[in-house]
Amino acid sequence: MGVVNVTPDSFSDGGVHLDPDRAVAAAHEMAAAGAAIVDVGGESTRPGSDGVSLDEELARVLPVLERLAGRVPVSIDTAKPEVARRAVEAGAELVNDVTALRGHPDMAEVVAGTDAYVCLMHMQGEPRTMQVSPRYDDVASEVAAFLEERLAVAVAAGIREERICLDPGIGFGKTVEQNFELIRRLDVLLALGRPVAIGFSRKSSLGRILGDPEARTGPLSASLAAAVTAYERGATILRVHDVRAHVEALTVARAVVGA
Ligand code: 9MG
Repeated sequence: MGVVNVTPDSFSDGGVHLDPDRAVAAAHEMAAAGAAIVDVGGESTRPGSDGVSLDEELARVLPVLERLAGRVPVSIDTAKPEVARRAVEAGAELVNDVTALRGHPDMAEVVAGTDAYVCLMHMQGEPRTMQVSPRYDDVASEVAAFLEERLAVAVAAGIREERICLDPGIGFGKTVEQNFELIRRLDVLLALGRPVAIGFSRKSSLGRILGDPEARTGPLSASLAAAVTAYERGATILRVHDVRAHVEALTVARAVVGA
């Protein structure tokens, strides 16, 4: 899954794809480099970020989605039901909701009505404050319990289980060590029986484990290592910025694993 943030302020590609022409070109490049789907978002979820209005988010993503329709498979990164609905109408196949359907009371029903796929992600707190002091007794079990509950909510709302994937939300209310523990113990999440998505690409924990305690991003080399180890432990959707390098690394990992 390639990442195209149509935002001025995302942690790693903020501002780069705010112009729709550049966003569309980036999505085409990612698809040509081997991305199975491109995740288009109009609201930054980086630590410390504030939300954007519905109108602003629609104005950012719709022109991009309309131009990609029928050409590049896309997902919509949103917590707003109206954005999800309009995005699916414009061709999006998956709704990537970092609030796991908790951001708005209508989201589950809207997604159920579209028959789109949905990614349910764990987050402790909310983007503005989530990194202040994340706390868990057992991060893997608590994240799994949360995702199990959200899976049940989604299915009860009419979203077909086979349309749902789960994501532990790397960097969303977790310390550096908790992020790595979630990859190490991915089996706990896989036990829920749904595909697991991981988004470690360029995240600050990668720069911090390499020795910079103030890092806000991580380098490509570290992103690749995180993606490959997550893949080896069973993750099947990797949300990444540098598609070509990840496709190459994962192709080699798959050859080694023998899958
Ligand atoms: C939108 N977004 C930012 N990081 C993410 C991650 O790790 N997973 C998912 N599903 N979405 C993310």
